[in-house]
Amino acid sequence: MTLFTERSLHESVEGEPELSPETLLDIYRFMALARALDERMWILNRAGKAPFVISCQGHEAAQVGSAFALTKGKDFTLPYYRGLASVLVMGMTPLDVMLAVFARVADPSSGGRQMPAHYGNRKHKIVTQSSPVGTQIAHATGIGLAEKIKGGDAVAWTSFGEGTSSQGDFHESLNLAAVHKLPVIFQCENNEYAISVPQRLQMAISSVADRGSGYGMPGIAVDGTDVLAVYEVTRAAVERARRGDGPTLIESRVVRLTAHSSDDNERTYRSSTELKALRQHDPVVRFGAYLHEIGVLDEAQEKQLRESIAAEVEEATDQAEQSAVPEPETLFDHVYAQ
Ligand SMILES: Cc1ncc(C[n+]2csc(CCOP(=O)(O)OP(=O)(O)O)c2C)c(N)n1
Ligand SMILES: [Mg+2]
Repeated sequence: MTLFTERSLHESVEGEPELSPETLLDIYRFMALARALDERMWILNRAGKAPFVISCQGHEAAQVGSAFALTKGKDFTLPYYRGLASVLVMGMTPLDVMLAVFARVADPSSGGRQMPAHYGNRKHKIVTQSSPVGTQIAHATGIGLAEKIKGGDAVAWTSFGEGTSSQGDFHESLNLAAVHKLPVIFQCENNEYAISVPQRLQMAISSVADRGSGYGMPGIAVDGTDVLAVYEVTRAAVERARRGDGPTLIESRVVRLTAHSSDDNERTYRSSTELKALRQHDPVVRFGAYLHEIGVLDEAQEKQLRESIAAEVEEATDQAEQSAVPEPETLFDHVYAQ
């Protein structure tokens, strides 16, 4: 099932708040920055400088739209490995990201010890995930429970793929969060593949959102290539969570514009026709076209934005590459009790 809407982005959905031109441009800047950083990582990988890449390309609207509905410094973000755009909005810098790509000692996620794309940053309340998919979903429910016990009104937002929604962690976490009305937002970024396995071979239902009702929470499917639609449904979920009414499951229907990872050859399971068709749903192109259409962005501004992003990516790459690698004698730090 695809859920890509034909809705022009400016046809307002019910209750959609007016966003200022500055905010719209900020949203676009984060989407374009995530894309540019991601593209640079692939180049570094193919040049033999970065060990591994797993992309957010095609997921930018789902991630930026939802992150803009959260409050930086207050809410908890528990992203999955495709969450580059999510973590940039929530406070990580291109340099933070590149330090992990090059496994440098200053990498805030793990000091250069974990694979890239395991985003974590205590300062920004970004909680790292483990490599087994779905562990972060249980952590989000746990943080939601702690927040409820403490009487705070922060929310825990977590993301994962549709393949992961068949893991036990997903079901246990949604159940507990619904029973105790915890302030958690579960964002499934459904790109219709778990590596090479298509959705029809992963589950016997067409929409992950349907799983919400089995646990007693709203399950909302949204066009995840429509940044404003994702912003709106997440904003409603945040309000619901802060009111104490409990969790929401959001299924953002996205496209995976790249292979699963830099170690995957998608041509063995996706036809060139399919790959070409996906490009019509590129969320960055879509939002850029909308901003031009409503007069918020013109050619000159677009050029300036692209140049400043290119410079930012360049600087982050150079700085990270030149920064120190971990000392060999620290190899066993944090592995065994000292
Ligand atoms: C528990 C577990 N099983 C298998 C894997 C290997 N694996 C890594 S990513 C992935 C696909 C996950 O697909 P999905 O949840 O749809 O996320 P997507 O990569 O499509 O965004 C698999 C099977 C893993 N990391 N952890
Ligand atoms: Mg998937």
